[in-house]
Amino acid sequence: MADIKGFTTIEVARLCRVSDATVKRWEEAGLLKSERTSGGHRRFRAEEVVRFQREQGLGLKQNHGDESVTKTTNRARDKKIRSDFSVSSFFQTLVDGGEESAANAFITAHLEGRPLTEIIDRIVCPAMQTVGELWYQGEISITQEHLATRTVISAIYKLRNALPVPEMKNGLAVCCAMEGDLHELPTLLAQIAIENEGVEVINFGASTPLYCLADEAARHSPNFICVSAAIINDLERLSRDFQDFREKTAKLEIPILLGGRVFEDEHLRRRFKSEFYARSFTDVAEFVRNLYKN
Ligand code: B12
Repeated sequence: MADIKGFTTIEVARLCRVSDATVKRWEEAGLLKSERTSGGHRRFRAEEVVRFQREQGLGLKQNHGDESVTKTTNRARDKKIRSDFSVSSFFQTLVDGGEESAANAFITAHLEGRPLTEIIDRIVCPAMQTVGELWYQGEISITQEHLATRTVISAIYKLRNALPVPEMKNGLAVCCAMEGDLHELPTLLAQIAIENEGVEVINFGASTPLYCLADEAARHSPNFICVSAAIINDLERLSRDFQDFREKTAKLEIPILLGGRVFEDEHLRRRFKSEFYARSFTDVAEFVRNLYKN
């Protein structure tokens, strides 16, 4: 039987800022559940550590967005993230289907007080970029790429379950990927980043035709619509469809937030005009906060 991939006693002690002996006492008192490896060592599942920390009010360091953090702290944190998550080993975890290890890595980052969007922008995206580059160079197979995507999606759901449930006080958003775009991860990440700001989200997922999206906008009256595009197949048709879509949403006074690697191209940003372009998921969170500030 494979050993459990939970935290060791020392790791839990570090995350909770207490001694190893305290962690053992909590475990012996039945407050914090552990499992044993075949060698008899304690292992604590990430979800259990999050539950315990929350119940005991052990106060996670929470940074909401980057604006409250100085540039120096950011640089120090970047350096730490780079060393903790050497992209080579983390991307390998995904390619190997290490769902629990990946979830543990995300949850650890959360327990260390890193904002959700930082975990997405600095851990998830670079790892998937490496997967994409290696696939492009023929160094990993399409099946490995698929497994990496499934793994990261499952781990992201586990992270989402570990996050404090936000108070949904900020209305509704709709998100999806453009028609013909089969990449489902960017919209899932956008959904989670938006929900984390207290906005309910209806996520229509990959390849959503824009005329259907306009109907949904009229039906649900969301506060904004987030459309992502990793790839555009038929530029002429899609830009015409987008123009129609934008006229309809403008009448409904619903702002559009666009994101995705397609819009890194300035020429395409000019063809797909929107109220806001997000270059990162940190940008998405900032957009949401600004929207509700007014
Ligand atoms: C997994 C994957 C797939 C899977 C998707 C499975 C699934 N269920 O989702 C499958 C196998 C379907 C696939 C298919 C294809 N893929 Co693909 N795929 C990827 C991969 C490895 C990860 C995609 C991902 O989820 N990334 C996570 C996102 C969030 O990161 P990102 O794309 O780097 O985005 C950055 C920004 O643009 C921004 N961002 C991105 N999206 C959003 C959205 C919002 C709202 C915001 C705010 C920001 C934002 O944040 C990131 C940080 O900078 C990427 C590699 C990569 N670099 O990402 C290639 C990649 C996107 N695919 C690529 C290609 C070429 C294809 C195919 C054409 C391959 C083929 N010949 O069939 C098809 C197209 C299918 C289609 N019609 O959509 C290219 C795109 C190149 C381009 N745009 O010019 C990439 C970059 C790989 C590469 N290096 O060449 N793919």
